[in-house]
Amino acid sequence: MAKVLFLELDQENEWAVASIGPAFIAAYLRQHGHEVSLLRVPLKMSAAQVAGRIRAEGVDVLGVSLTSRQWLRARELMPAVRRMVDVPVIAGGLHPTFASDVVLDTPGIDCVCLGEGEQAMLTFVEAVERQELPPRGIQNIRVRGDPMPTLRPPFEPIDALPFMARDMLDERFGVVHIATQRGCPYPCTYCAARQFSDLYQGSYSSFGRRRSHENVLDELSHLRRHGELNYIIFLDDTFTIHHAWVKAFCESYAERFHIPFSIHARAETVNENLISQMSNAGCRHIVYGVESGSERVRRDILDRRVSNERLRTVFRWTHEAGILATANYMIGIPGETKEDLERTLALHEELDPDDFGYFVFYPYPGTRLFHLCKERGYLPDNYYDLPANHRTTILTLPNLSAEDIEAYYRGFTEVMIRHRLKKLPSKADSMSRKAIIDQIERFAAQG
Ligand code: B12
Repeated sequence: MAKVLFLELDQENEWAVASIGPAFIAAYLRQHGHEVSLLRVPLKMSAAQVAGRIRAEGVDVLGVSLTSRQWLRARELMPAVRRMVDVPVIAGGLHPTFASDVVLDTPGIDCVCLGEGEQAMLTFVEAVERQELPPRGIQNIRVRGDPMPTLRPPFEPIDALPFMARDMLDERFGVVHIATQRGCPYPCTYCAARQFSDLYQGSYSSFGRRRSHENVLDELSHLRRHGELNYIIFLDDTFTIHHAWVKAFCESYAERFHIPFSIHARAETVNENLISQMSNAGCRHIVYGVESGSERVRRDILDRRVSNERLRTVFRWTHEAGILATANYMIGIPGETKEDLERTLALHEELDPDDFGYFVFYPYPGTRLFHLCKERGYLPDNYYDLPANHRTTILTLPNLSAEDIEAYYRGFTEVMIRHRLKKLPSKADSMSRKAIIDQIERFAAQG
């Protein structure tokens, strides 16, 4: 039996829920007899404190899950931890998968896991137990100085995975997170999730898999039996891919649960009927990626073939079904102009979403837009040294300056302030108005 500790590295934001990859891996390792825990590392926690916990727990393997946003914190923290305590460290997740060279150049990170991690991590932990250090020749795992590893097939059947280890997530008030699928079939050029599927292409027919209805519903029943279950957030990139799955799921769900839930969808993948069925089953919130109000940008740059007309209709259907709609937008996409951004602001007015998010574009490693930015010289040479936040651009773009992007980001913040103030009762005092403005400004400053 090995003791495994996962670190969750907070950056500027403390995300309400920790990474879900480790929660899946922890459940799998525990099923195989290992002990797993999580240490959330807030900004104020020092390397010495992290090392102290590792020593106190007698940790055998340290795991770190990294998005690009968490990367700079890992690069600073892991070498410092290594100077104090010598435990094998493995990094996994989106960033190590697509930037393995630079992650492996970091002292204190010994290996990276590319792609899916459950079986790879188990094999790794078992090799460490046998004192094979560094463990070589494990599928999906790359050791410093070694070439790219081969990949094991995606885990099948996906229903055989144990339910996520909930103690690895910061869930509160009975709000739970569920993933029903792995992989996304859409070709969006900006999305890192999409690249996971491409990584496996060539070796295996498909990375895409979806759990059975029964398996998902059993997990929810299990959660209800063992704690509070008040709201369900389906984390799937696109919940509405297969209508037959969604319809049958909604029917079975409504028979067993009366609990509101939220999903992520693409406007291309829903129709009025589906929206109404989801609403009847309890769907109360849909997050749509709108990204841009310019059809040219969506079609030619982002590979999103959906018309503005369709978006308007889908938002109307959503409102009419009594479901809250959130729209997400990007600012500063390569090839975008000020006119395109004006179209985004104009479309936003028309869609009239209940809430919205606005993010300065960041080119995630591995994505098609990342490669385009590199080829065209939009990326600075030191891009891995720069923060992956969504409030300032790291790019030098031909049609938009960094100042333009900043001005539009500011513009969206003002739209957000107006949007929130409009919702306040007319009697609201100036203190409440100020509190709202302060909160939005704080959020905008964190990106
Ligand atoms: C749910 C989700 C969230 C949740 C939870 C985050 C999380 N890290 O799990 C919340 C809401 C907090 C969130 C926030 C954000 N997210 Co998000 N999110 C997702 C989403 C939709 C699903 C993640 C998921 O379900 N994963 C399922 C699990 C099973 O897969 P996994 O995490 O990849 O883990 C597997 C492997 O990677 C590997 N693995 C992972 N970690 C480790 C560690 C070790 C040691 C090993 C061995 C293996 C291993 O094994 C796991 C199991 O097989 C993804 C899209 C996607 N499909 O990945 C985006 C995604 C991860 N998010 C993304 C982004 C950009 C963000 C935000 C910056 C959004 C924003 N604008 O503010 C923030 C930043 C969060 C942060 N901490 O950095 C990007 C990340 C791109 C990148 N290269 O970093 C993604 C890929 C979407 C995209 N646009 O491309 N997000």
